[in-house]
Amino acid sequence: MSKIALITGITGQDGSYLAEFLLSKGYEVHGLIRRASTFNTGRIDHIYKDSHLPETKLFLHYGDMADSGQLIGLIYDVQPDEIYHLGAQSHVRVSFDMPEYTGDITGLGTTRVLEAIKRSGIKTKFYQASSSEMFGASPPPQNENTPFHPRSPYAVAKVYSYWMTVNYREGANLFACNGILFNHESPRRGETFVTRKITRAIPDIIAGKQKKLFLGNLDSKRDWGFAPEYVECQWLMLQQDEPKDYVIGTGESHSVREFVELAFKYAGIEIEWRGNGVDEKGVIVSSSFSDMKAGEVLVEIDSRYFRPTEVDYLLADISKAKKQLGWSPNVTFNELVKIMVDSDMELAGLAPIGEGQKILNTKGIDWTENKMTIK
Ligand code: NDP
Ligand code: GDR
Repeated sequence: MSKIALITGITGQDGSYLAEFLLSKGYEVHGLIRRASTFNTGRIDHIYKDSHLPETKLFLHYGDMADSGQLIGLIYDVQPDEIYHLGAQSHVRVSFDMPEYTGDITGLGTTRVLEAIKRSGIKTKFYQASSSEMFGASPPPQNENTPFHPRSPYAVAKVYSYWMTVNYREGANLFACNGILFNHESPRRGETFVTRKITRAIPDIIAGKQKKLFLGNLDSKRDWGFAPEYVECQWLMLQQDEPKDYVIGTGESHSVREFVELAFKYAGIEIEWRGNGVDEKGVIVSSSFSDMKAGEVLVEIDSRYFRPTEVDYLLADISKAKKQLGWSPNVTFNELVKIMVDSDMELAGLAPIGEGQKILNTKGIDWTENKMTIK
């Protein structure tokens, strides 16, 4: 019989890749989706089939992280073997504008799922989507023993969820794990996270639809990995003999500034930085487009994107995951940038440079149509 998984946040970046990964492993997958007046299932439409068809293995259920009664009923009805709790208000900058909501959904939402498991009496394994943001101001490299020093309402809510997960593991004897994942990106990354904002802007600038890209802090450093590879770790954690917490990342860190330079360069535009602070600008040095001249300003700073408290430097020490899960990443920072730029060029109707797809082919990474493969 197929194993049954329940994913909260199935419509998000990770949820969509995880659903594909689990379907490719023969799981029956159930996902929690929010009722919205517009479609929010764009990332999973290609794997959704009419639930009346006998071959259907993906089922969607309305719900919300704010609604504990519905969660108890859903877990009781679905009787999942594994629950992947990814649903959250996941934007760090937005969490400063909506701290209470973020605490409710990203923090208390986790308690609601854990308590629903306990009350339903179902024997299931639980994965909590913890975050490198919990380390905040703690110096790099960060691993499972690094103290938390959260720097945003989002990170504080994630620390609360982390400890709730540990508490239900210790107090209620649940098989509950924290995956402490560092930033991971992909062509499906939400458009307001910095990597996707950059890779979406480039084709629009080339096509003349957008004049400039406005960004915040260029100097923060992140350990950026490739999302489809990371969902495998989420699954691996629940396949171990004992529930534990793991740090997942690449062990390489780069600044936002480097991401911008590399992404533009790959698209054929060399930029350099002039000025300081909020007056700093990214200026064209050379370009392969006749209408884009040297000296033209493409990147400017908008202080609206600054955070009241920033996380300066994240760098994962993944020794434990390497040793115990046998996992290490395949896609490098340079490759990630190329994959994302190519994908957004294609989405904008421009010809991609072409290295991105080659990288995926060479590395045997495919996440199309229920056949998620990572060699
Ligand atoms: P996304 O923002 O892409 O997806 C978040 C998901 O949560 C969406 O499906 C969203 O639904 C859902 N959601 C939001 N609010 C609610 C709510 N009130 N009730 C039910 N569902 C809700 O995040 P990612 O896929 O990038 O990340 C997945 C998880 O991993 C998140 O918890 C995130 O905080 C965490 N994380 C992410 C990292 C990353 O680099 N991507 C790193 C570390 C942790 P909708 O589509 O309707 O908005
Ligand atoms: P982060 O991702 O906060 O690390 O959280 P994000 O891409 O939003 O920011 C990364 C860094 O870029 C700087 N930055 C900007 N950020 C955004 N969004 N927009 C801008 O214009 C901009 N300019 C500069 C930020 O200040 C920051 O330093 C992500 C989320 O997926 C979390 O849910 C997850 O837990 C962590 O990664 C790990």
